[in-house]
Amino acid sequence: MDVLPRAVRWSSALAAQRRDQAIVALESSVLAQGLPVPANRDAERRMRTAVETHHAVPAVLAVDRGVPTVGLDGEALERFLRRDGVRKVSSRDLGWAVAQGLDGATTVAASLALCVAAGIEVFATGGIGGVHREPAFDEAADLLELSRSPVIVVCAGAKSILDLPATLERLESYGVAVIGFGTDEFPGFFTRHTGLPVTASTDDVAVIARAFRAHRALGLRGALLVVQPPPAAEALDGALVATAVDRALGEARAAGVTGAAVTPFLLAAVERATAGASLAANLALLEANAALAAQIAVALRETDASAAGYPPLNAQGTPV
Ligand code: PSU
Ligand code: MN
Repeated sequence: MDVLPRAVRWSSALAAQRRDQAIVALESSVLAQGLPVPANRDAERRMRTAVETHHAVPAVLAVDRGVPTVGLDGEALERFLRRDGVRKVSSRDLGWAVAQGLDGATTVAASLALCVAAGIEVFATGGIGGVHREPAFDEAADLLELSRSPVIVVCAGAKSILDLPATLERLESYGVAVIGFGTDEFPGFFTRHTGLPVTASTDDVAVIARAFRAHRALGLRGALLVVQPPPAAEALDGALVATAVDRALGEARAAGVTGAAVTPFLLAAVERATAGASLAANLALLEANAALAAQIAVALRETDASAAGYPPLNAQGTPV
């Protein structure tokens, strides 16, 4: 009998599908804290549909009344969408949330920890956390968790509220591979361009699958971060975002916001400053990232089936 990892509970729908289908994990903090009600409901539906359209199975990760869960659904998902007493849970908070029986919406960091516990290899989100511009030393736990979670993470870069060059430097120090999908620039979450180069890029999901298998075969523990720009129709202009972020940072300073509240506060402030345009961009990129993650998850299964592990690569990275 196939024994499921006991640390996490798979929803019954997913437990039945997990062996035959490609699974894409989705975070819940973006639903319960990052996006406003009712747009969060829209985001969940759009991500789910995007994954299914591309022949994979979506699995929202969360701590459901103390139970680390893969595939949050039904009434539990409703509580998270209504954000009824749901707290933001990072990796360090997981044990506590379980012990106290709390509802916890998992950040990228906590979601990666759950992916590792559950054996899920593909995860989609909007933008990762990173090095903040202020105060010094505010750095999302996402970066540390990326350094030790062998998971393909699909995102639109890191949020524009962050110090992006510093975030990229940290990703390099931590051994996190960054691959541009259809771009050779690190995207700016709300914006398509940042002028910051990535060292690898492709527009072929099979190449990503093979690179990940090679990475794993070497025993490397870091994540593979796949970054794609937000869809052109909804992406924002760089100057508009720069002004909005400056305003948001000023408001955060004036309000004395600190700790885990900073990111949700800044995202809401940017939304006000852009008259809602940042929200439309956020939803569109979440959907696009979920779609790409599904294609990668399917390619990963095909890579495994065709090569029983990973294919040997020649010096050009082409299978031989
Ligand atoms: N990106 C978004 N919305 C979000 C987040 C990221 O577009 O809500 C969340 C993610 O869960 C990410 C977290 O892991 O913010 C980072 O928070 P902090 O900076 O407090 O570590
Ligand atoms: Mn922080």
